[in-house]
Amino acid sequence: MRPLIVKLGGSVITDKRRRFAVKRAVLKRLARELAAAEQPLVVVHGGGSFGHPLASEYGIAEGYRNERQLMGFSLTHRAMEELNAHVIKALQKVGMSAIAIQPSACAMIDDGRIKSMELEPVRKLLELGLVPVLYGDAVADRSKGMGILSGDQLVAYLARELGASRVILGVDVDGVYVTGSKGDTRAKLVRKITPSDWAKLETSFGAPKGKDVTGGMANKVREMLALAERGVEVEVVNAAKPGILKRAILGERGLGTRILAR
Ligand code: IP8
Repeated sequence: MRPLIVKLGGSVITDKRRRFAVKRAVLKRLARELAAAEQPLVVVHGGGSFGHPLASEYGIAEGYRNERQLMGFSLTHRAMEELNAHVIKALQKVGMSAIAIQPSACAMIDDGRIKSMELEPVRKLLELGLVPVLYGDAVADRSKGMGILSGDQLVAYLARELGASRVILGVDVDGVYVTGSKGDTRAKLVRKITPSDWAKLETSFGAPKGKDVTGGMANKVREMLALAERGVEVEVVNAAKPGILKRAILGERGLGTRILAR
């Protein structure tokens, strides 16, 4: 059976205003919602207040330039491992056999993009019935020395390589918002995005908020459009609202923003 890939956004499971702050109650609820999945499941989570502030402070995404970044790389990865441990424990508590997969140990990027990744263990563990849990991470970069692999790029890559049936991105808003045309600054929720309307919509995105080193919502949509073009259905839903992620997992469509080939 083709797997379902679910991303838990960093802003959903952590408090972005405080470093290393997990939203425990939210994570507990999301674990229960994930447990409703009736097909093989891969979970990916973002960095939130664990990964982004450190990655930004040490300029990890810009590549290796000075020795100080080595400690930054080490700290960023360690922070992500800590957040990952919280996610794994929450999933185990609801009876899910979650297994952490460390991206920095099996993925190689080049100028920020995944070039290779050892996925044989992930495939086998999925087949056995385990739930692999991956995360955005500090990883080795062939040309730049080091970089940040976003959870979104990871989701797109895994979906392609594992032949996912569907991707659900859980964020802390109702979907993808754009600002209106000329002077109309009100944000509008877009229900569906296809490659052909993206050129027009792309200009309506502001810069990512806060310390996000991986490009925010516009980058998310870009990664997902490439996936949609390959025939994988994607939906961005509000995982901060109780029950929405579960309904999406159980097959409901149209709860947020759908990203489709056409
Ligand atoms: O939050 C980035 O992952 P994302 C992870 O999915 C780090 O963009 C280490 C900043």
